[in-house]
Amino acid sequence: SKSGSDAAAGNSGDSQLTVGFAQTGAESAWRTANTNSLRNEAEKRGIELKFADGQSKQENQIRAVRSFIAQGVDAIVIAPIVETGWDPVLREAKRANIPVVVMDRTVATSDESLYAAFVGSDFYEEGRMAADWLAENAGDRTNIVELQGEPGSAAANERRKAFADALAKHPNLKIIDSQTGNFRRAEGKTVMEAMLKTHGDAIQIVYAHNDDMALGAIQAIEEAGKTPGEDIMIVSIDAIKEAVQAVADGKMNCTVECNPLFGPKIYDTIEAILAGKPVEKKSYNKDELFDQTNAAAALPSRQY
Ligand code: GYE
Repeated sequence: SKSGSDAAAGNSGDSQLTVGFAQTGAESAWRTANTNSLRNEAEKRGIELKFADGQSKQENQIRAVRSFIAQGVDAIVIAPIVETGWDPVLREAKRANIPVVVMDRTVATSDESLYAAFVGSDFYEEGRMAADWLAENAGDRTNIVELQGEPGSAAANERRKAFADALAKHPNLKIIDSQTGNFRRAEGKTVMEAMLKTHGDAIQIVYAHNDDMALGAIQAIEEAGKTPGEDIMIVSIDAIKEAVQAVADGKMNCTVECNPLFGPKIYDTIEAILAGKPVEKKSYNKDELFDQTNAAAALPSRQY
């Protein structure tokens, strides 16, 4: 990949940046949009991107990062599946003088100097927005089932905590069951099927930590002969196009945006770091919320 675009741009192979990207996997539509954003923007800029699919296992990601270090890449991007357990490999990257940009999900570390920058979304704020929307719009519904994201991930941890904190202010709303669907559509469906068997008509609201699980739950609800969006209210997070469409169609009630299109910001950050310019240590996207009032109008301009 060092020849074609370089020749066109008149660059020598030596000036081309090489970035290693340890992605979580391909668990959701959000994730696919995120991968495409980093790939497309790399191509646009003539950056060589080494892509490693972690297949939802942290050990795979750690192995990929070690291999990027061994190959002497210019910078490393990690989308950490879980929050903890990163210090050793981050220390190895630091020792090798290779800057690491943590993307999307945060890491829990005792030494913030182990990574150069974080670029992502405020998951706590997203969970709060979902809960506040419910507090205003749930009417006389009270009973919530929660579909959690991947255990140990910052996204699941924060969306869960924020939602619980916000519900504490609204004692009429309560979580009657909470289980993981691992951010996956198929698992969202099977978990919802099981919950419908256990709780039956008691379920009035679904809070899903992402749209894929919500869309799986909608299938389960329909197959159980109920009307999603009416018999059972559905709120979730990501605002993938299919979910915004479901909101416009009335099958889902609200989805909080979590923008995965980090490509431009990631490479801007890396280029600044490598040029020795100061970068924001942590930067967050500002996210919107879509419900019946604005979903249809937003659809044509949704990018993912
Ligand atoms: O919400 C989910 C994906 O970490 C924000 O991961 C991300 C989450 C996103 O699988 O769809």
